[in-house]
Amino acid sequence: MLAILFFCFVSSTNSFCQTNPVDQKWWKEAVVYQIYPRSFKDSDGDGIGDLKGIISKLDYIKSLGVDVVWLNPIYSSPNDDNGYDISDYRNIMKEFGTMNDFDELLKGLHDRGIKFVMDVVVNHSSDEHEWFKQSRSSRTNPYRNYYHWWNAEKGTPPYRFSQFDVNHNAWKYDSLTNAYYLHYFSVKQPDLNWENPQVRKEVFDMMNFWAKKGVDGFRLDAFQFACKDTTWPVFPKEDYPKNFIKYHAMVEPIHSYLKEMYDNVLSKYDVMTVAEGAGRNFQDAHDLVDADRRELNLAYAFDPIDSRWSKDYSMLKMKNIFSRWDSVFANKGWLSIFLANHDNARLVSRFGNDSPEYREVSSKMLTTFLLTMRGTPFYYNGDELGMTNIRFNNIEDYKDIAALNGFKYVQSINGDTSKFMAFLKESGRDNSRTPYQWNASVNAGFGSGKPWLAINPNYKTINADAEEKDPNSCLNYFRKTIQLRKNNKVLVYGRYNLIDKNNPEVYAYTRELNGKKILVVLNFTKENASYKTDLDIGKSKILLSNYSNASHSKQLKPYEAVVYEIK
Ligand code: TEU
Repeated sequence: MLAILFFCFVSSTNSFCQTNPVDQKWWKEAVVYQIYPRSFKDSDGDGIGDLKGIISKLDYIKSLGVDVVWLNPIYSSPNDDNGYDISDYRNIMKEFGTMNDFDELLKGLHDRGIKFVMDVVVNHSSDEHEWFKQSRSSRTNPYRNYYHWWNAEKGTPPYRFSQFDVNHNAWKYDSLTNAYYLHYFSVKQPDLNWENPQVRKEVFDMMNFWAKKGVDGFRLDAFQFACKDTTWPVFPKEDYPKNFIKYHAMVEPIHSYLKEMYDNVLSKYDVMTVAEGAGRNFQDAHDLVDADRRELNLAYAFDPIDSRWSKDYSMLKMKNIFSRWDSVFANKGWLSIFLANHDNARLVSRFGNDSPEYREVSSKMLTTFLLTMRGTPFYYNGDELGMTNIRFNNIEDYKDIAALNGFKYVQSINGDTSKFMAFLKESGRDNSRTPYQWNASVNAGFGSGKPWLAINPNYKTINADAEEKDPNSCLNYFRKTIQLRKNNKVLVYGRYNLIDKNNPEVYAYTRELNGKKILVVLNFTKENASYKTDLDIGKSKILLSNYSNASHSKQLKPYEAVVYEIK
């Protein structure tokens, strides 16, 4: 072991360190396809996507070439936060179907060689969960300590910030027992008390229940917030809630709870586990996923995607963030690569250009990026079609609690609601939640009933059917790029090296493994752009490009992406 470490240390350019066979894992080689079940396919005409709908599209999912499907929560839920408020962890949401449908879906995926990742939401439950109903019923109820309560005779509890609360206040007064309960998210999402061993046991039993059914992985939702400092200190006003993550995330003993989860559940199955929100810094992320710690597998860090909203955003900053994350994970740990999901805007609207002229080409450029980086790509459904933000004009069109309560909050402080609406148009979560665009027929082929959320009017041109028929569509480009990744292990395990690092227009990098070298060049602008490299691209082989006439020149057309094998 020491010899290997020494070898890696003295030979930093040697790719041996990254090919160490013990480090190879199926979940590192996988492409994860995220399906938002509410919006994918409605089989029964109630306007809400469901499991039978997904089952009817299994061959399509298979045709994409993805290896893993992650579904947002499908458990019983009153849907205050679209399933992230769970009222029964061992049942299926009635709008989505039944446990039989779930079993059929899982089998259908497995029959096609696709694995399945379950969303596990255990920072909080729904207030309609039996545990909470019991908990709030009396101070002496055996379930009282399943949640965090503050008795009102002690005065007002120290302020805690809530992301979805209309007043941004995470303490909700409940007159029934004259006490406040804690909810970091909505008022209908009370936080579970992880200090209580009984809570941990319930969660581990529940995870074992799903693992025994055969699920292949778990995404731990917002788990970084699971532990609270229950001495309830007052946080400094100048810093809190502005930097709430610093105070809410990774409170000890979170790692010992994760180790307990590992021993009681994860170690028994060949499952992949995702740490959504990977803590406050690189060290936290490593502590969550480094294999020798026996906790989780993949860090799903927000830094790169969140960089888009900083006032001084630039592609240069974004690529520096990706590069920094890569370098600190170069020899240990493993990252998820993503630029979109159900909590964010559409990929092409946010990081590309969704105008008719550049939508396709910039969407393909971003697909090239996501599938050639080092880390497991998490690709969000609909992005393979180049679906775009819907940009609602009226707050009434939104269904997302974050948008609706955010609007009320701005109103309550006499803030600028038009500014908030503009912000929602760009970043509101409903932008990525509009129904999947299957074809040009009524409701975009999503289902026969009125969809729960409006369909993007561009479905007549942007839809799976049309793209299926076009060999140059975003959809077919996605399939091709997945195959490229599959056929080139260098794109999975190869070392990542940034090229022309201060170039503000072009993101260029190499991937290198066992003497094979791939160069990826991506123009992130709508102008022609060039880049510098000493690599001899003249002799290289073009493996992929989003233009039909890619060349060996260092001049790139708008949003051009080229992948070369350097000879
Ligand atoms: O998101 C939680 C989460 O981690 C973010 O809200 C995060 O705190 C924020 O981006 C900080 O930058 C998960 C789900 O993905 C989301 O859909 C749910 O609404 C939320 O948990 C509550 O369950």
